[in-house]
Amino acid sequence: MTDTAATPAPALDARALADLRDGLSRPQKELPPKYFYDEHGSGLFEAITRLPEYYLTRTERALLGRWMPEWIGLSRPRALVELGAGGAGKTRIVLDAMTDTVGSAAYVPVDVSAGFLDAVAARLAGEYPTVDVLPLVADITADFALPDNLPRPTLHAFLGSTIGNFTPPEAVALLARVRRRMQPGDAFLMGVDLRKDPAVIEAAYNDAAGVTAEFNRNMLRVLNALAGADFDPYAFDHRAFYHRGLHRIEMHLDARTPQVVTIPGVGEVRVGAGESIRTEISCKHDRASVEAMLAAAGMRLAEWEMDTDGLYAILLAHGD
Ligand code: AVJ
Repeated sequence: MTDTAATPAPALDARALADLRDGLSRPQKELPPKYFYDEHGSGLFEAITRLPEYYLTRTERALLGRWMPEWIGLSRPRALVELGAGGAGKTRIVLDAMTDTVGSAAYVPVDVSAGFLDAVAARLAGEYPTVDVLPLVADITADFALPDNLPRPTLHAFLGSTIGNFTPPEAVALLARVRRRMQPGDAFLMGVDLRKDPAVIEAAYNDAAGVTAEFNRNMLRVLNALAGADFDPYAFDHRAFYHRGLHRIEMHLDARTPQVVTIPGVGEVRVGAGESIRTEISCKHDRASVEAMLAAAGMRLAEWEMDTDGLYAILLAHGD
């Protein structure tokens, strides 16, 4: 055993620190939503998905259960590439339909968090003996290569309305990257939260139990742990509102009193009383906005299904 002084590798690299500095120097301070998801934050998000106000997850799950057998039967994919290996619940619906249809399959969960990926991969590999689980550590917003010789056709999936975290131009860039990984015959499956009565959307991000508020504040705890920052999470109030012009939820943390926060490698950040840090956007779409993004990314809509209340949609697209 080697006896070396504990010199922990910096949890955030120079680029991540530069991104933080950049976001926190804008007139509207911003932090990237990826910092919600440490273990505690992932647990809080799981709790959000079970809240009565948060209709997204259960509606998507019902839609997948209703349509996957048919859609998988049509395209008969032999591999599933999932961007952001989320809760395995929805993945199972897709994998069940695939193994029922073609028997064996490959599953490539793609996520930045290696620890999370390993846990998901181990669990699913145990549950699906005929599925070859090939976890891939990668940032879904950057270019990455798929394993060689993936069985084809491949189904590329981006579920949970995570596309909403991106502005339309950013979303198109992400979809275009998916398109470049698609081979002839491949398909793209996405779940998207739809535009509706703003009161319904706002309730989903302002739950009565306060879970979303804790989820929002948790980002400050994550940054304290990862970057050695000294945010006081309870010096900030959760605020979420629907921006009607931009069709999106914005989540903010509002400073109750003037804050001076030190982030090693970033510097001193001053947040005035009542000033906010935006932690997330969650863009809402309709069929036309989705078709426009797909077209700009070189894809075309093949299937589109909504729940009876028109809250949420799942869709299948192909390359041109
Ligand atoms: C995981 C990005 C789809 O935007 O609804 C839930 C995250 N934020 N409640 C969403 C979230 C606050 C969620 N996504």
